[in-house]
Amino acid sequence: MSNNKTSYQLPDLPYDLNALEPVISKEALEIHYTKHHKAYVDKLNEALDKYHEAELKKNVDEMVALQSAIQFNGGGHINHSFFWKCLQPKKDATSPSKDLLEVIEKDFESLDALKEKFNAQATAIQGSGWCWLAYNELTSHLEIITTLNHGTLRENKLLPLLIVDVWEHAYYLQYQNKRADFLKAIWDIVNWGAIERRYKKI
Ligand code: MN3
Repeated sequence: MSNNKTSYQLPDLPYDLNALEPVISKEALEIHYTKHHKAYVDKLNEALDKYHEAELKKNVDEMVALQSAIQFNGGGHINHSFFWKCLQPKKDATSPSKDLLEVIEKDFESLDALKEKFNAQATAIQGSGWCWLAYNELTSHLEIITTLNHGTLRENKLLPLLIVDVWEHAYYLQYQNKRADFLKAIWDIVNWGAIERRYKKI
């Protein structure tokens, strides 16, 4: 079995641990990335190893019982990996290009209105979850949606453009209970270039 061990890895961050300061401190990013994200990767690997063993033994009860751990930790790994790529140092901040801005204005009236709506929905998440800006292939519109815990967009015909982590571990060290303050600050480090590249591939 040892050769069949699953080994998803913690992906490299596209910047240094202190690069997102002051919005996300070095300490906060270090804990978030090397402890929280790492734990999801480890637990995903563990659950998948057990799943493979159960599959070999044709133990469907065990396979079904492992689904929840795979979904939770796998979603945590997928969402965090995407989240890191949605951010960049404040010094590199850019605004959406004219083309992207036109799309945003069509669906939200203005960039400020998009941010306001996004933050309102993210603030309102009860408990832990994620807030997304996504493209809906069925309606051809941009949408803001939220998922609870580590829910992903996979099943919804939605193509993710931006994600923000709204778990308390994402902000508590610096912002304590003020989730809204964290969400206000996060826009300073949103990587609009990356969002634009994703949108152009649609
Ligand atoms: Mn997190």
